[in-house]
Amino acid sequence: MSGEKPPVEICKGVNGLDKVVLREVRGSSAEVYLYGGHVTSWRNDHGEELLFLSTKAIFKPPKAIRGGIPICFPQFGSHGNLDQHGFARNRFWSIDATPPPFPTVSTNKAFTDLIFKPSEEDLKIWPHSYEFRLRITLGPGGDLMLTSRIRNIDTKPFSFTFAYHTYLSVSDISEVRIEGLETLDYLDNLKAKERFTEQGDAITFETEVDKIYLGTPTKIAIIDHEKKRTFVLRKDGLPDAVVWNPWEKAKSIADLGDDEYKHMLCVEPAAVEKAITLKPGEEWKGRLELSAVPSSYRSGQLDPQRVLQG
Ligand code: TA6
Repeated sequence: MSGEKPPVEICKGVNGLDKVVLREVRGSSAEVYLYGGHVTSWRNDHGEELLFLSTKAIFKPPKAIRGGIPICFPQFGSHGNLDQHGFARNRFWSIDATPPPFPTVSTNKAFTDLIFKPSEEDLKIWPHSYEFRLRITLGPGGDLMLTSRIRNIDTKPFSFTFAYHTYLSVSDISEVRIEGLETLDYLDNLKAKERFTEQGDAITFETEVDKIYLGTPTKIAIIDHEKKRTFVLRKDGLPDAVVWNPWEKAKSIADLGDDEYKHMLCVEPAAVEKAITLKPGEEWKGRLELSAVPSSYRSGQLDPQRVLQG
């Protein structure tokens, strides 16, 4: 039909930056900025935004966009000598017109392929040659899928750490809990990265949290009691999961509103504890899949186990 919007559209976003809009026939959508290869929006078929984006986000290089899904590469956080979270999140990516095929053929139409290759300047900071390909897909049920493929095209091996720094939109951080990380070991960023074991049934929030959970399951549920919504996060190739909410520290983050911490929660599939090493010619793949489903009830209780086992 002539009035119908296309599944993939390239247009201008904030400050004239290029963005790709993905639309699925039932109404869900996503937006991806070429600046950072950064997903900034993911909406369900009711038009509800599912990712958090700060009202103070600065869409201007060299600052990374605050919210959505920044890509942390080739370094997560301060785990190395580079700037915090590496540099992929504040570089311009390109549309990848000829991506190598994936092993399984998908019938989805709402997807885009991006590519990031280091510039001469980047090679001075991190002297390794690679091609970083990122496919972003909206599935038929409105699921958001990100697949990163990093190929070593250098003559020597290199190692990197990585995260999808996913900012989820939540009704109220005090009403949220995470299932799937309980009893796991974590490194506490607020305690000089010391190692602890998580105690208790589930992760809830009443103060600042900045933890790297280790050896995490492939499926994690984030339950928003007030919204009666559960985010199901599936991941592959990414053994760790970072959980971050800055709480009162939001006041010291210039591009985050003082109270905005109440409406965001970062759950970040990551490879941090053990860096990924690629020999020349080798490729690494890391995948994130997000879906948002109505929370189910059993005996009046939200039942994340059914989500995790389903
Ligand atoms: O992933 C958690 C974290 O590493 C925190 O330590 C916190 O600093 C956050 O990322 C945000 O980092 P940014 O550089 O985007 O301000």
